[in-house]
Amino acid sequence: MERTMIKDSFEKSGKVLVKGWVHETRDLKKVRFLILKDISGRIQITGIDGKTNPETFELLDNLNRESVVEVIGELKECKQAPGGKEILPESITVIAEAINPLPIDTSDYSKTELPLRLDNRAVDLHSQRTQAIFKIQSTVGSSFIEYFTNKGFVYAHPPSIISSSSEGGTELFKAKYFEKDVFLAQSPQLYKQMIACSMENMVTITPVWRAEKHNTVRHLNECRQMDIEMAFADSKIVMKEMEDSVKYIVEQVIKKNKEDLEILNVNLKIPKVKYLTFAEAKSLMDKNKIKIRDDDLTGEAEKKLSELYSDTLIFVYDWPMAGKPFYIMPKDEKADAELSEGFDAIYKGMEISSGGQRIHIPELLEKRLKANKLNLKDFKSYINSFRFGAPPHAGWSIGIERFTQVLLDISNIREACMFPRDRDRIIP
Ligand code: AMO
Repeated sequence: MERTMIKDSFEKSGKVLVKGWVHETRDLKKVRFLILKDISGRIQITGIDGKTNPETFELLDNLNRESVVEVIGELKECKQAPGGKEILPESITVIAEAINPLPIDTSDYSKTELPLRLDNRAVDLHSQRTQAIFKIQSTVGSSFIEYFTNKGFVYAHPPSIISSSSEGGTELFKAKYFEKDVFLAQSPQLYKQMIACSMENMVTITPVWRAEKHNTVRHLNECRQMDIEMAFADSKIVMKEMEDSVKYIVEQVIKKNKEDLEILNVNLKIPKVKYLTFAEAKSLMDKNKIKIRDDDLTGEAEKKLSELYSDTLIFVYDWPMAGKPFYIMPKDEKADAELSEGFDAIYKGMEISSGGQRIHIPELLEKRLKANKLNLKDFKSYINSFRFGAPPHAGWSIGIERFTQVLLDISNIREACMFPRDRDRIIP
């Protein structure tokens, strides 16, 4: 974003007009400073006793932090000022006053704890650190969509109200929908598959809900997933797509969010890539005396893998069938295979994504649904959708909050979600 706060300029008089929020004021008796901010940056307004009109000079000493003001004045070079410029004000108008004191500290040195910041998120969004996180998240989301729409993927919008589980399991929020019971989508899974089977390649960012009761620093009950689904594709093809798109996203963040990364003190590198089979990952864990199940990695194992392969996007594939949802294709399309065409991707110590090739053969899908003790009746329209010309297809999903969390080394995912929803938090 261009670093200019100037909303208007009056060429004839050489005056400028700026609007923004009061970041801080300083009174040095004869000189008074106002640091004004907007999303593009900060500018210094300098009032001088005897030179600035008295009303304006007085007001400079009576501005509350975060109040919205409009300033008209003369723009001058000033080496010491942030951005190398200052405005000598002719008039200052308070457009909207902020109460004093604010419920939390929004200064650059704020020590306010996360829970209180989240209780007051509207205020917290004024702070530089919080804005830096969400400016980066904005680049992540837009680069993701840009990368795939540039390749001709259809940007599609699956429903959030669904009639049966999309991931299996019981982690579903139930809701009343007229006379029926419905659920909030756990993922766009079944819908993105139907779209890929007709429109080939799709991309979306969509909210999903997980009724997981546990409170952890990596789980939310509402998150947003960045998903793709591709026709005529297998797991290898879509892993390569993730490799290229994640590199592109990180490259864009490095390019577009230099100052935000500095504010957060994050030194980003384009990730390297490593492919491991689940068996290889397990034997690495055995060697490092880290116990894992036969069909899943633990948080500790994910951390260890990233220690072994730092700054690396690690794909763990040939994942055991028992650890993957009902829609994942058994290896080589063999119904009784022990391994699957599913994978997880790990980055900076955490799983950021799951994906794989899907079952596009109705009879095999029915078998897998039964094996997962799911009711065929609930999946009738999904199963039938594969009877009308359904090619092999594959895809994956990256949680945007989880990705932001790992990218920026944030310890609690709630900080990477504008308005987090967890077991206790639904306000604001
Ligand atoms: P999965 O359930 O592994 O797979 O989710 C994919 C990614 O979404 C994010 N995510 C979450 N983030 C925060 N809180 C949560 N509770 C949460 N749950 C998931 C993570 C995770 O890696 N349909 C499949 C994907 C596919 O095969 O295309 C799915 O949803 O980053």
